[in-house]
Amino acid sequence: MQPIFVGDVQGCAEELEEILGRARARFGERFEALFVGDLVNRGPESLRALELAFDLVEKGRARYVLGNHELGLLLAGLGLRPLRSIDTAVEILDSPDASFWMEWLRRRPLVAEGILGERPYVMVHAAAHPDWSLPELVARARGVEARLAAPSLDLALHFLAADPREDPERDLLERLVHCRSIPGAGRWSREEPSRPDEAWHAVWTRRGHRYGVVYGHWAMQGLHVAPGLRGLDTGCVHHGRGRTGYLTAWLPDLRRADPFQIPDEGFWKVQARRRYFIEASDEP
Ligand SMILES: [Mn+2]
Repeated sequence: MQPIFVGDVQGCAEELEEILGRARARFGERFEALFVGDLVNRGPESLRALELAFDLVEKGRARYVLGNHELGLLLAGLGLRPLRSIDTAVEILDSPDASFWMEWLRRRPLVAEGILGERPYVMVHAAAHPDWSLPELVARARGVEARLAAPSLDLALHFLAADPREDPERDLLERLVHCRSIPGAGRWSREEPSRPDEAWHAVWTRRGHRYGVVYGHWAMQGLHVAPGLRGLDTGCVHHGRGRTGYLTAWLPDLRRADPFQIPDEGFWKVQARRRYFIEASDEP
């Protein structure tokens, strides 16, 4: 099975179809798609992107971790946060199957672990915690997932409504899908780092972990290829916002003992079909 990691789709279903078409042409059914989260929102076809992933996940041929835009959709669907006009994923909440999608989404994982060659790895939307081993990261994320996937929607709502400053698992949920920088010991931030050495992955790299991390979420950074790290958000949905946007897939070379080594040419880049970025100047 060839793993194919797919960066932030954000409703760019045509570009996702092209990636999946190339995968089928090259590997038939012998590939596994791995979505780093943010399948939905801001782009033109969130529901179609979600359905494409759903079909593969339900056949056991894909894995999908939640991103901040899935979290935002859950918060909006539960009435905990308003959507803005640029939040095109509202089409999912407006669909006849809205409650089905809410239930399916809140049962998705926040991290997915595996092994590539001889290297264990984790896939997470935004960032790994630099101070945690892979088993600790996975165990703590499973605790958060269990609360999100609680037996009743009321319990999940209670969890999502909690204050991250008072509930460490609620804070970890935010961190896994939003973190970009570590501005000091014991802190994390969703903002771009003010110095390069405060990027979450710079701190993570200094800790000397043996596992790899595949992530998304950071379109302004673009494709990030470094030892142990593959950042795949290349801003497909931001096409026209001062740069060319792509949907990127990473096909690790399984003939290598460490597919996370560099250099690495194993990427498919599909350019955005058109400008998707909507000016938000009318937003409050
Ligand atoms: Mn994101």
